[in-house]
Amino acid sequence: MEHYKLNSGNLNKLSAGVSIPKYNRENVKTGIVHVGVGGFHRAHEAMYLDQLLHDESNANWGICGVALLNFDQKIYNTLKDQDGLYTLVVKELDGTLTKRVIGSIVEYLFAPDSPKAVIDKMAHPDVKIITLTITEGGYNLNEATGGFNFDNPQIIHDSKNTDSPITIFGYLTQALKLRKEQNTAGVTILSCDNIEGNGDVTKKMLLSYIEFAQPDLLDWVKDNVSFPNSMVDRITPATIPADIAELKEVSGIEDQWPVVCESFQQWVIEDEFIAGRPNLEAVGVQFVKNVAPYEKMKLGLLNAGHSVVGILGSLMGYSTIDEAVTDPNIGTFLANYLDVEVTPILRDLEGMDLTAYKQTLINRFSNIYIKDQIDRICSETSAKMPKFILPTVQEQLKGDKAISLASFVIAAWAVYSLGFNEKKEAINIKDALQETLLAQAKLAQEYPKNFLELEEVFGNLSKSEIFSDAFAKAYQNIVSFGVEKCIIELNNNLLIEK
Ligand code: CS2
Repeated sequence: MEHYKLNSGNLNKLSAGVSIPKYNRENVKTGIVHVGVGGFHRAHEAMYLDQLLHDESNANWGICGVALLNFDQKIYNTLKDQDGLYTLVVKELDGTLTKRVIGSIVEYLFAPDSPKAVIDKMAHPDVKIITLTITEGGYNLNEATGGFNFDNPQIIHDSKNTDSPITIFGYLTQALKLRKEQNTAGVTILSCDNIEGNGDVTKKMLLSYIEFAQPDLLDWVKDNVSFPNSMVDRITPATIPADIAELKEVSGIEDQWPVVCESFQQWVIEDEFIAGRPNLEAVGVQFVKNVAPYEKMKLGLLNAGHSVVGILGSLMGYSTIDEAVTDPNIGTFLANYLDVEVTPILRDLEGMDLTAYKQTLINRFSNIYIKDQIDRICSETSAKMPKFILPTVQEQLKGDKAISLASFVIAAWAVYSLGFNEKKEAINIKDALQETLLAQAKLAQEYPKNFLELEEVFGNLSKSEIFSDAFAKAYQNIVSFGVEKCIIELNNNLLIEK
């Protein structure tokens, strides 16, 4: 089949089976700056906006992407080369592929090349919203104190080099300062990361930084910037070479970096947009007064569920989430964990059928066409653990409730951190704390509770005797009997108790 490089000039040549933007992208103005154009943003927010832009009255809501880190050079080059266009391949549960070229990213800036261009864009009067997907670990939160981590050398750099920042905090602060100086109206900063109270956390962290680095700006920011909380959801595995090849062979599109994702999509946001917002309800986004219960549910069930399956599956030698979750032992363990240790802490979810939610979640994990990589799920577990699993443990402990399954998963993570699965194959660990984790994991071989000394992950949880004992017991059991046997045992005990 004839194939074409994906770019504006070739859009109309693409095969009829692929939908393309039917609006004039040249008329689209940037109203949103998005920091962190990874797969998730491209499968989620950019997709919603693309849908919205098909109504010409929304032409003010195009996206300017910002690549903040040197690491983002590849995606930046790719999208530049493709005029911001990329293909979103939605994999339905039956394996059908729905392909759609997304056109909502109309500008893209590479911050390391031109910090000023990024600051100016964030401060531009047409920009009403700045959205973020900077990962769970990107908020510079000190887990031990719950406050801002002022010791981070990059933060110190930003406070001394205000015109050439490197962190999101430095950028936002300079942009807000410029908005104030130029008398430009306020702006909404919307976090789309998987963190409970993501808007509140963003606000707390940014205000702490501003109070330290630009105290004169603080009052203006308090009055002119809003930080809605939001819950985002769509499983978006990493793109693999076979996805690129399929698109070329079957649809004739040469796209250097398409995005693949599941068909499920959800975005729930608090309606606090100080400078206005697009009519996102028209494309299925839900606006609610208080997003907290939904976010807690999603993080506690779905994201934590991913980590549970990922960590246990990895140790047992699986490489994708569907393989691991369809192992009946892991599947039962997951269902028990969600029912016995997470469901009791969820409330205020009127109209929400939790049993159906959990079943859908397991079906989504089991989708054999998605093949979500365990390596992706387990990447940055040190940042995910305090957001996905530990809050549940803390809350269960307060009520004297069950924590043994969570403790078991955390113990499995300590074993995982040694870098080998139970088949003695090396695990491809990607974690900002990798070295520290390995050191603690080695110390845990002498005395398991040493692993919990990682304050930046566990905060003061190691002080709970109930938890640290459960952890140590689980650790010993894994070392003595192997993960699978322990899982079977835990599943059986729960069966008897139920
Ligand atoms: C995953 C998420 O990274 C992870 O650990 O749980 O990326 C998950 O796929 C998304 O939050 C789904 O909405």
